[in-house]
Amino acid sequence: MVPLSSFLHLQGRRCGPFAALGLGRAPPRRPRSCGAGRRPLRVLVDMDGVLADFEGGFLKKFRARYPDTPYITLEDRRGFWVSEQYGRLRAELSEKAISIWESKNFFIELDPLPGAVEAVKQMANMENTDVFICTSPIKMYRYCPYEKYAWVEKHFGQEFLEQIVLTRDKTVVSADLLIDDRPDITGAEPNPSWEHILFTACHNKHLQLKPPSRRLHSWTDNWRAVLDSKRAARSQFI
Ligand code: DGP
Ligand code: MG
Repeated sequence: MVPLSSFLHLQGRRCGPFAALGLGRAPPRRPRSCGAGRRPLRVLVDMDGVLADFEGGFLKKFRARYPDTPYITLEDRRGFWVSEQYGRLRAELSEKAISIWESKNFFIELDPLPGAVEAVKQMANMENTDVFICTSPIKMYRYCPYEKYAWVEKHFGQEFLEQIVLTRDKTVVSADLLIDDRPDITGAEPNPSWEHILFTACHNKHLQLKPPSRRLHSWTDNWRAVLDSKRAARSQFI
């Protein structure tokens, strides 16, 4: 008799014994091919700066709340941490910047970045592809986690709530690809399973990447080619 624990690692495959038994995860959103005996390509897509226009939303609200205060144009943004660059401009601006994204309705009112919602819906409908939205909530948790869920429901529909991964440490999440605008993604796992694809944002566009690191410049860029190349690379290791 094979113990149940022997099958636990198959839960993510949607084609293992749990699928037949109706145990484990919720039913898949659509039928998938698992014929090759390999799990689907798993893609993590970041939210702020990749799906949701964090930088544009921040600047609009910062200028509205502090109309007589200096600000940094998107053209002049450098470095991932907004509050650090504002703090360098004037010490008290760091706190003012933080007050913007800690406010109610900041995250839910972010606009989607151009083409993001359509691209991710298309990606999620591809054969042999699992897409998760992998996002780090801010530590002031009164509004942010709730509003991130509400944002996904608003733009992707209720069933996409299954695909959310909220974590402050993306290195411990296993996947093939992570599309993310943050250049330095570190955490408890020194060797994350995913390849980081740097999504171009105002704060990172000047960075020179060292090969083999690669970028996705926008959602009009060829994201399908990135997935295809990863699929091809994986198939070499079967
Ligand atoms: P992610 O996109 O998942 O890497 O999430 C990063 C979060 O951090 C996102 O909500 C934006 C936010 N953020 C940007 N700049 C700063 C900053 O200077 N301080 C803090 N605390 N959060 C920031
Ligand atoms: Mg981001």
